[in-house]
Amino acid sequence: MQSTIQCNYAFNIPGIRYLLPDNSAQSPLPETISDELLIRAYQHMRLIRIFDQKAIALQRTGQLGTYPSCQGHEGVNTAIGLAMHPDDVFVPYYRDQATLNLRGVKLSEILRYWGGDERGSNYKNCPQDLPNCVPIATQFCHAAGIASAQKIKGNKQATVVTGGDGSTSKGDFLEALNLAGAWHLPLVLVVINNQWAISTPRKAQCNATTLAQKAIGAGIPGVVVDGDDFTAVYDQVHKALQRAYLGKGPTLIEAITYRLGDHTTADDATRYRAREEVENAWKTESVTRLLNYLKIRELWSEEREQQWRVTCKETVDVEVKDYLNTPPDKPTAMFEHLYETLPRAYLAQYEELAVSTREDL
Ligand SMILES: Cc1ncc(C[n+]2csc(CCOP(=O)(O)OP(=O)(O)O)c2C)c(N)n1
Repeated sequence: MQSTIQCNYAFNIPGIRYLLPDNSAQSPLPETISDELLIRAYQHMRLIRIFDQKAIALQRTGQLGTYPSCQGHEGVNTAIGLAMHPDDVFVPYYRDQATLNLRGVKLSEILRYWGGDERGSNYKNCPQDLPNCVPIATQFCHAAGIASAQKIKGNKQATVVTGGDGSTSKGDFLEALNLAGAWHLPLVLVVINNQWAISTPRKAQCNATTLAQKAIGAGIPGVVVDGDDFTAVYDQVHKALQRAYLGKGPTLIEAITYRLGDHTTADDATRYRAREEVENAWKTESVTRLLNYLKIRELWSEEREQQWRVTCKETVDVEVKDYLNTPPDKPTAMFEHLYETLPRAYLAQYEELAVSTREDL
């Protein structure tokens, strides 16, 4: 005879936002958000916006390789960078310029990376963080491995890993998420849902209402935040990190934002995106939203804004000069950072290249 099993599958994914698109705020802001933090965040977001525009210009003039713009991601990535402790480990993907810079990666190092120079991945100030990850979703497995080591060592550190909405469809993401839940790893997974995976829209990517609900299957908390609201992302990453430090395990955060630019400088997004959709996204994006809020609160003025933009431009110019004036690395450098001991096949290629370019072995 057939019997029934009573199961309660209901779940709730909270959606969090404080700074509203109309420039007002749902008060009060979370306790973790001070006025100083808001100003620092805004200054950094503006710096990265100006840096990003310069990087695109460098690519267009043949001075940089293919570059993935981070316009639209400034709020999420600044929040992650400011919420993390220096001893934590950051495992980025390729659109995380704002976080990398807050972790101590110089803007010139970021340019070196996209200019094809391996020294751009050899961070001087935060050697524990991982280099950019271009293969989609493999970084989640690396991050789960690092978080496992942190847990075994019991040293109260955590790992933060990022990826796009497209990455959540990959096995690597789901495997890492599952492992993080099963082993209670000190891991914060941030999915930066910018609505497009190159030309694939979010709706065609996954039939679930939210991407954060994938956390339910892994038995961990999942939350959606407005990724254009710095305060919401900061507060949730901060909370997730506190959970991780206390041994309470991982958290999945889905930050909903919009990729304002092309996928990379090799893409033309006008071929697959409606102009109106992009124009609407510009009306609510994170940098202007925070700027407007600061002005309403009289924490920032038009005069400070003009001065800050000049400072940003000067900072970026110095970093660009540093990048452009860097003498090229030797050709064999591409073999030097990946393996402690080169596998035999690579060793042969390395020797051949060294001989043909007359380098000393
Ligand atoms: C394993 C792998 N497959 C395919 C690609 C080609 N590829 C580069 S970016 C991209 C889309 C990624 O979209 P998403 O994860 O949403 O990140 P976004 O670029 O939108 O920030 C794809 C498929 C790749 N880099 N790696």
